[in-house]
Amino acid sequence: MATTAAAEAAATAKANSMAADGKFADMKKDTVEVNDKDHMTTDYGIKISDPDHWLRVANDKSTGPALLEDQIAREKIMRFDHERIPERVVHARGTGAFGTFKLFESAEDVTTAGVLTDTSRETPLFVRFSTVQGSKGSADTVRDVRGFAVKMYTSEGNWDIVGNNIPVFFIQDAVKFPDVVHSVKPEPHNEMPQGQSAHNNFWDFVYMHSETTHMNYWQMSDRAIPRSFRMMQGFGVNTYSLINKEGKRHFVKFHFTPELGVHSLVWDEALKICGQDPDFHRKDLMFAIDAGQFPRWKFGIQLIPEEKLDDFEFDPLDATKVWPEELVPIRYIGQLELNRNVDEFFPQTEQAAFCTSHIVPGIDFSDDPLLQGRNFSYFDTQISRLGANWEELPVNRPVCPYMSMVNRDGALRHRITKGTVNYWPNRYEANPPATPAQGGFTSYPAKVQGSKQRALSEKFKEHYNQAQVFYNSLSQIEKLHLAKAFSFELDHCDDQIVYKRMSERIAAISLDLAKTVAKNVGGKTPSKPLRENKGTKAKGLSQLEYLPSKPTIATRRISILIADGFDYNAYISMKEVLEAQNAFVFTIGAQRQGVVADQGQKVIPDNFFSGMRSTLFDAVFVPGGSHIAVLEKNGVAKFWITESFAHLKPIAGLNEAVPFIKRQIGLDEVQAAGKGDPLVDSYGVLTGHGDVALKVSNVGPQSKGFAER
Ligand code: HDE
Repeated sequence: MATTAAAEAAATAKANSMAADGKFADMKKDTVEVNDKDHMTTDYGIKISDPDHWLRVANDKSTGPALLEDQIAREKIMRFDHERIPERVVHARGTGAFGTFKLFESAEDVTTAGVLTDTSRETPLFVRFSTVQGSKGSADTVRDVRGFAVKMYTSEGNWDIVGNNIPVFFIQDAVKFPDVVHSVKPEPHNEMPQGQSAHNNFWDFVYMHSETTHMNYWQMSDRAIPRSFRMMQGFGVNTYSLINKEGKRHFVKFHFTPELGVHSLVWDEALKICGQDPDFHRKDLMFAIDAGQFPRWKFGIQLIPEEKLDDFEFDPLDATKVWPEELVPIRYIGQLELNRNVDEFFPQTEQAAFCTSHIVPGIDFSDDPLLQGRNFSYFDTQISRLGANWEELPVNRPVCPYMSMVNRDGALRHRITKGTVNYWPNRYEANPPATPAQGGFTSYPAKVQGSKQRALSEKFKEHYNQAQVFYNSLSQIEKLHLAKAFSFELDHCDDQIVYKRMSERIAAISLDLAKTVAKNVGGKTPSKPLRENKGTKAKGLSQLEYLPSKPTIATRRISILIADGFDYNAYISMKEVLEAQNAFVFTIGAQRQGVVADQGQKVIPDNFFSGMRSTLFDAVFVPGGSHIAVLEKNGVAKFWITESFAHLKPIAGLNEAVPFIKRQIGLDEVQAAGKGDPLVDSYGVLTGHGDVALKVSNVGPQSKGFAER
């Protein structure tokens, strides 16, 4: 009995892993590897003998003109001239990875979709994360919304959830999309600024459209400067429908919640990393996956039965509103994992193309006016970016069988479809449609009524309630950061009309916030709130609610600073302890030729002091030893500590390192003022003497140091 169960389990596991591998097997058909035995050829196959010189008229003394005749050089140059395709009009900067979706709990009570009902499946998928405003070459850590686009290669066709890391959107009607995007993109007269919303046009738009208020507050919160793609939530934002086997409809919103918790950079770090490592987020993702530390998200659904659609004070089809969790709880039913990096960026990430209109049977749309427009726009944009046959590209094509006799031809068609007819119906009954019982997609027969008009329902007119609840629900620290973000952004607007009336508008949400911002940016200090704030808060809005269930340092980047004369035992034991907890430890040394310890051991550091900056790490450790004298003379090493402290990072030191650390963060002075050692710990600075283990206490966002800065 036990043997049969084990055999069945093994068979299921094998079937699952084959299913998950399905996408790789599929892409393998188009994958080649360069190896040293393959001779270089032209694209039409002849072997090349001299790739370094253009055919020309020349002799020993003079280099004459190039010959047009050189078909090999011309192929190379002309091919190169056409290497670029249009970048995405929004979300141009991004990176992606492959993974799998596993279902823990069947949602068959609400849908027939296999991907949401069959718990034995592993569905392969591709995710692309992105920023919105900047061009393809812009920096990763700008203040911006992040895209979170998921393509699941299900057995019934591709299902795309093209989401963001913020649950609401700026506008309510898709027809406004070109306006909001134009307003945030670099201004038309000078193409500035890049990767930023801190300019007149964006804030002018925000003022003119009070519907942007809710999203604007999320965008000014720490959510818009994530520490990592792996540490942010994903939201489908739009309202879709799920249809069950009885034909009943539920409206649905999709959620992805990261296992590692939601974490952000502080603004000064984000700004600096833009220059120090513009690829910070894409490296972070690739590095974690390569190290086998696969990022995971819980997948959840919020459901509203069709007949309850009108029961809320907001319209659930309005994408500027969340569905409060108190009213519509999230039901977590699955898990998304990213576990494989791409082999080549252009064909797999740049050519990945998502469509909100790509749904599978059991899932349907809603009348969400933003979704309705998106369903048109994405397919259209892919044709412009990639051509009519974009769905044939390896990263985009389904893993299930697909065949359309009608959709063929067009530029760069690869597939060769045999047969004499390309229309339906035909005399052979070739390529017949499927009945619903055979898995054919049918649209939910929703009843609609109304007259043609350019309008939205009444409830769409309320724009401030949820923005205020969001603001009220933030912790003190988050509010402080948000005030600074508003101030930074409006300070970058130089048109008085923009920053003056915008800072007054903030009084619709919080009078205190409006006063702070007006003072900072030169606005008019409002004397009374524009509307009452009853202090209502809600669940699930502050990101501090999303700390991991068990605190973890897994995948955190920890630097250890060493110079000649460091204490090897302290260094190696700390490194081992941290690595045992899956932290990524980096040794930063005075020189990469090798650093020699007090005890004579030689360590080759990962980088030398000036090759890196404290901003690129989450914490720093300095072992004791005579190397402190060298660190004392090195400005970069000293600033490493000061800057880590300013960015609220844990700092640890042993023995000789303790006074060194204290000096860099000015704690000697604090102690001289009579406050004593406990303060050191409460600021997240960990110290130890002798052979002792570090005295760790009070570290974390609740520590005093975090709260005060
Ligand atoms: Fe997009 N959006 N969008 N968007 N969007 C695009 O499609 C559009 C909206 C989002 O990694 C474009 O393939 C309209 C909301 C992501 O490849 C384009 C409207 C949300 C990505 C487009 C919206 C998003 C895009 C540009 C208003 C969050 C990147 C390139 C009705 C739920 C996908 C492309 C990737 C990309 C149109 C609003 C998320 C032009 C018309 C709301 C993550 O088709």
